Amino acid sequence: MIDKQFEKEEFKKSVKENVKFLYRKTLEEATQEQIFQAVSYTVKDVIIDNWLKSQKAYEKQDPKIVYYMSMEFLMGRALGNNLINLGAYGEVKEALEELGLDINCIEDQEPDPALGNGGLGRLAACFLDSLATLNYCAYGCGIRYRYGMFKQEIRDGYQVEAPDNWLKNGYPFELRRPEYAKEVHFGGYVRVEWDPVKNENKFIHEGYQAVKAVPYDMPITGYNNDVVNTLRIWDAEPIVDFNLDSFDKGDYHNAVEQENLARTIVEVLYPNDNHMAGKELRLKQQYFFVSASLQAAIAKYKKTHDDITKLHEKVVFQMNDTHPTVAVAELMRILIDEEGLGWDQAWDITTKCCAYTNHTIMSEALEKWPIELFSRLLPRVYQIIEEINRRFILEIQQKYPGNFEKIKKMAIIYDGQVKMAHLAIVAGYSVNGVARLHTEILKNQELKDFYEMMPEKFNNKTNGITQRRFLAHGNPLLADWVTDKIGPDWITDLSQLSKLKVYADDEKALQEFMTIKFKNKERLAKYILEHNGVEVDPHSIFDIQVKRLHEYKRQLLNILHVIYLYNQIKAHPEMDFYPRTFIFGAKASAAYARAKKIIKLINCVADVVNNDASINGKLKVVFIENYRVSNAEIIFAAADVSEQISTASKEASGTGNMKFMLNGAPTLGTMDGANVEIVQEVGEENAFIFGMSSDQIINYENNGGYDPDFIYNTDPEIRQVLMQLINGTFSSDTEMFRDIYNSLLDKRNMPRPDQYFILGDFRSYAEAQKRVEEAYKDEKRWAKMALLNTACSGKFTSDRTIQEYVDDIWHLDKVVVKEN
Ligand code: GL4
Repeated sequence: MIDKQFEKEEFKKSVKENVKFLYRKTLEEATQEQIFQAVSYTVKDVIIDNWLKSQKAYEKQDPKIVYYMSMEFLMGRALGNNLINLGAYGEVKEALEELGLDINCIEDQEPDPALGNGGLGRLAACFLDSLATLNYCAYGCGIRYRYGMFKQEIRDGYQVEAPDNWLKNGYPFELRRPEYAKEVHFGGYVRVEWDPVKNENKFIHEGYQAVKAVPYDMPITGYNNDVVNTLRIWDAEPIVDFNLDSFDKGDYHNAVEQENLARTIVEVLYPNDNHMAGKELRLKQQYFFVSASLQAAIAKYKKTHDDITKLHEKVVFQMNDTHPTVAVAELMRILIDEEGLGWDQAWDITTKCCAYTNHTIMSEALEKWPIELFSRLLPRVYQIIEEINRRFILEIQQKYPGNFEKIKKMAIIYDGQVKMAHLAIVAGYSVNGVARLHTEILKNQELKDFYEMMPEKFNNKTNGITQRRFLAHGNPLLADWVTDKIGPDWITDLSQLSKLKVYADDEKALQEFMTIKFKNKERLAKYILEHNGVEVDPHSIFDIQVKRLHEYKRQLLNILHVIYLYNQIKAHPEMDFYPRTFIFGAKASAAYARAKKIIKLINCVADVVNNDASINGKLKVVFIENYRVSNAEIIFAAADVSEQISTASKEASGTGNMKFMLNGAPTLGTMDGANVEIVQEVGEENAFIFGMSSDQIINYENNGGYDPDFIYNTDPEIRQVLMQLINGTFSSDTEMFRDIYNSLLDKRNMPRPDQYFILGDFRSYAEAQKRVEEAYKDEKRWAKMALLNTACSGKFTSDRTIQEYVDDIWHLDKVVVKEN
């Protein structure tokens, strides 16, 4: 079954040869990094054969293609994942051992391609894995940022950002494709010219700056099916070596500006999650990759099809949030200005080709661009959006005569702004949310008016994750155990995991399950010791919250509760208390001051708690530096408790919650996002649910009546915790955490004090934490809960999600690449 290339002797020979050719060294002389490169080239060699084979199969079978348009692809390391999907991990591990090499060390040499912020970008990566594994032809379309997500260092408890120069040593799993370069135009003006032949106006874009978009392709291997799809990320290069026009005409300034534009446009990923910065460069990035991707998709279509009006039969563009929504207008531009279609025909095609996924209801994340900026940067595209808006307003007026409220709320351009979500909904034929609750909130709250006007567009696609990375690769011990129990089919059919339910009362199986968990906790403890210099006890409960730092995710609730526990233990030293390790990992956006303060608070609490001998090591707090995909795999595998404690209604779905569940960690969470569906799958008795419901929260938000001050005044234990933020307990500088304190209590805090209802949910959270402790003390009960979480996680594979997208939205054809 194993390819010849992965036959051990063959593989070893190839690695040695690559070291020689690449570095003029022998294996003994080469560094680990050089060996990583050599191994990767050997693996890439195999992949390229399958890539070509896939290409051939696609050409022959002419399937419909989905273009997944996303500003972010949080791929994580490729080497190990490719080996898993090629079914060669074991062989390669052994071959490397025979060369005296440790596969883990080799894998560790690879930089994490971190071209994304968090859940949204990682979801895109999981989707590509599932698309390839399910035999669908798909392209990921994105940006080749020179610097991905920053590296987080913790200095004196503070987050410090360091650039992530992931391309420093060259990335072995990418291929530059200059032959597919495209030009993208910015600025300038639109000249209108009468076309006497067609009897209509022609729109000619002139005086623009041009950038050359050069694609780099990364292979996306399917699991054991020889399929290799493509993630195409665009680099920007100055146009001057395309044509030297500007220099010829002596237009020196323009040439230099174009060069600058090319240099800056793909320089860095904006490190915001669920927040829009509104920077001009960001809109440039969006248009840059969207325009290049659409041009390439249409050129590809036209190579083998001559009727552009049937584009939708072979092509669908899925817009990952509003970030690529300018695609709608760009597609119109190409169809009208370049393909010569009339408005109605172009609109008909566009609205059959574009679909939109909403990933958040956080209002600060909604993209709105000032028309001044938009029309200056993209004059022709802006004209088209104006026309889309004009026609849409006519539709509103027809449907709701005299109702100007509707226009105000739904127009695409209003109040001097272009509203990208409105554009996406109007032009998309599908609008989906990412978990059942989230979709309901969209329909009944955030996008209510649109839902009323076009209910047929709305649908739900609950997120999922790939078990190839987050179980097969990340947790090899558990993966082997599962295969031992139920066979290997779960790797491509995660619903098989339900077969594990028969072991829920099998003492031997439960013991094995918990032994694996313990070994994974030891592995994480080792990681923490090596990377953070903190010693943690794998016998304690590993209670973990890893995700982006955001007030709505409520890391603050977690750490305030740690302070509360600390106070309890100090006040009642004799109290029965099961040792706990609270583990955090989170990057804060570089400009999000309060989030960064919360990181500092966590580290200050850790300092005090971890060094207080009087509590006998019952409590430990660890902040894992630089949380990212590669260490996430180790973290999920080692978790006892999964903290999913967002303010209900705010977390659209969450996907970390699914990764914890798959790895056998019960959820401690609110009824938010996909937690709702997790609880439904595993049963409320196998999760720890607390807090206000989304209805209660939304009711407070709409009608007022929430009073954190009352809680502060009536609950002395909560008050004590809050006082400790400003009385020097955790920092000699009593002003250090004043802003956090004020955010919870100060009436001047907008839109209200304690915007995320931390005090309102505190008691309920503390009580749920108590239930966690009780459950954990009962070893058998806990083991059963943990195992059932794994057994019931089948729904949350991205394979299921992708199949739903295919059935309801994309209607793709399966392709066969591997001949039997
Ligand atoms: C997010 C949501 O916040 C998160 O709940 C969801 O799981 C993810 C993928 O759908 O998308 N939206 C934004 S913005 N960032 C996210 O991670």
